[in-house]
Amino acid sequence: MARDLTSHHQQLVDDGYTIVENAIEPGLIDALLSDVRRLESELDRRPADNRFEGNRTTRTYNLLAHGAIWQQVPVHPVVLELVEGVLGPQALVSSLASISLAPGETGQVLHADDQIQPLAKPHVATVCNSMWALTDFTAGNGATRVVPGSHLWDSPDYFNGEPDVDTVVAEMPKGSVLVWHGSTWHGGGANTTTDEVRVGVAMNYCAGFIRQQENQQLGIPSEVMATFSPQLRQLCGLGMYRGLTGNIEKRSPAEILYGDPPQVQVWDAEPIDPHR
Ligand SMILES: O=C(O)CCC(=O)C(=O)O
Repeated sequence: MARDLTSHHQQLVDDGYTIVENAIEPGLIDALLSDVRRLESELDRRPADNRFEGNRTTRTYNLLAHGAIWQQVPVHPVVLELVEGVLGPQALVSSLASISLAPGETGQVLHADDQIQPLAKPHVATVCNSMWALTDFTAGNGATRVVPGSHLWDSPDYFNGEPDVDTVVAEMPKGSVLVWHGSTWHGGGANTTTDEVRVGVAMNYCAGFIRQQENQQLGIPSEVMATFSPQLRQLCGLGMYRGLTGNIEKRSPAEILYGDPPQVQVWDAEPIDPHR
C-alpha cells in the first residue's frame, strides 16, 4: 500500500521542507552507499576547495552516467510524489550527486537552490530538491540545516555573510529523505566528529519549464540513456513539457531517438471544429 504523505505535502507548503523517515528500502540504501564508495575510488574524487562545495567534502556528479543502480533514484515513488506536489507534473531531473562530508568540514553557507534564477521572490516553485541519507545524519556529523518558512521570504542576499536566522538541523536516520522547496534556505552542517563521514545523495529536480542544472541530454551517453525506462528518459528532459517545450518537429526526442510512446503535441490536442 502506498505511504500516506499528506502531512509531508502540507509541511512543504507551510515550512518549505519535510523529512520522511525510513523512506527508502534498506537494501537500496546499502547498495547506493557501496556504489558511492566505489565511484569515489575509481574516479579518484577529491574534495573541491571553495566556499560552496567545502574542502573536506567529496562530491561525485552526474551519477546516472555511472551505474545502473542510480536509475532507481529519480523515480522513487515517495520522493517523486512529494516533488511533483511542489513542482507539478512533468518535473525534471536537475542533478544527481553524492556528497560525502568528512570530519573537519565547516558549515556550508546558507543558500537557496533557485537563487541563480533572476525571479522576484517569493515565486512559484521552480526547483525542489532532496537529500537521501545513506548514513545517519546527526548534528555532529553535518546534517543539513534548513530555515523553516524561508521559501516565502522576498529576495535575500545569501552570499553576504552568514545571515542571522534560526536553523533547524535535519537530523534523520539512514534511509530517510529530506525534501525542500528550491527557495528554502539551507546548507550542509559542520562535521565536528573525528571519525564519521556523513554520506548523502542530492537528488535534485526542477520544473519542466526550467533549464536543468546538469545537462542530462549530453551528460548521459546515448547508449546509457537507451537502458533507461521511458519514465526516466522523460525525467531527464527527453519528453515534451505540456506537449510543447522541448519538441522536435512536434515529436519528443524520446520518441524519435528511443521509440518511446508518442506524446500528443498541444496544438494537435485541441479538437478541431469542422464548422468553423
Ligand atoms: O550537504 C548538504 O547537506 C547540503 C548541500 C547543499 O545544499 C548544496 O550543495 O547545494
